[in-house]
Amino acid sequence: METFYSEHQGLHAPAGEMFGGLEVTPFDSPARADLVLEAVRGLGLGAARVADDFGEEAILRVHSADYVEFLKTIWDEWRASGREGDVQPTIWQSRSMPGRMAAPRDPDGRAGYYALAGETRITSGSWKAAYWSAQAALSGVRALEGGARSAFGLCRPPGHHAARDQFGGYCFLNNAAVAADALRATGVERAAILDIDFHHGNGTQQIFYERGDVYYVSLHGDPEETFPNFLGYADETGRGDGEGFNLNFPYPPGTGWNSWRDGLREACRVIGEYAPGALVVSLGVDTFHNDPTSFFELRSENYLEVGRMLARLGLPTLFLLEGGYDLEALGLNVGNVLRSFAEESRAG
Ligand code: 6XA
Ligand code: ZN
Repeated sequence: METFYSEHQGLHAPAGEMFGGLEVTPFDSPARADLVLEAVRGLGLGAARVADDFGEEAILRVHSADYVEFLKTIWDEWRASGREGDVQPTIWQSRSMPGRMAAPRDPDGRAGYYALAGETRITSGSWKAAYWSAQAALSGVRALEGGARSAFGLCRPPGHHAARDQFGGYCFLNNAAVAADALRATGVERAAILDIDFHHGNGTQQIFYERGDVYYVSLHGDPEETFPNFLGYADETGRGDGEGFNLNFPYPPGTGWNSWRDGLREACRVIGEYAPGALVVSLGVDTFHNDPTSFFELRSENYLEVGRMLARLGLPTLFLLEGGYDLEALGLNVGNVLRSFAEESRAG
């Protein structure tokens, strides 16, 4: 299994993040990618390659042009207007003022219009980092297109919260959505996205909610109890052509391996029945018991079984990194999924 990454992904490195009433050191740091790269290299999984540049075309099929333009320009506008530090949204188009659906000129208004949460800042390097994170995913798509059984896009910043035209939850471009859509463009008739990050992938759900050609399945913390709070409930099943192709498994605080695994089993059964031509896995390991952002109780050895279960689906599989913030266990946990997937694929 080859891994794809780019050094430019480290260019997104804000100094702080709002968390529970405090400004803290961001959970999503460039060090995360370095640790995961070191882990996959140590496992001898396959070559770790620098991502190729596939341009913006695949990105613009998933995200709106005005949003991409915003990501490219807002930091400069912010500074040019005399503001200091990095772009920090503070005002939103909320329920009580729907108003017009357009971004105002003022940088505060623009930032809020394109933000769905307030913890994620935009720095001078954020666009370039997000662009290359998406290129890592697209490099994995090309590997599958070339006949590889699996590939790993070491995406960072992550992607699954990024909606068609909104950023948040550390995400700017939805790497899994860009990849699944690109797989469709390579001739894969149906694609499935299995999101096993602790958080619901609201962005991925939104992007494919009315499409029947990409099935989105997610196991995550109950949005009643955790981020992203406003999407990810079990009764969200898709709309129009997408009806029946969105499946959410929300779990309460304290959820451990046995109930989570039962959900994963059911998710795999449903995906198997859908019989997609390829599977994209939004691979977050913030389901780990020691993760600072979550309330599940998975252990490092459980990730070995996750890899085996996914391998038994027998599908061309693209793993894309999402969350996971216990830096001591991050490399081990991601490595466990990938390693056991590779071993089981060889055995099976
Ligand atoms: C913001 C929490 C952001 C969650 C980011 C994440 N307080 N998403 O890991 O998968
Ligand atoms: Zn997460």
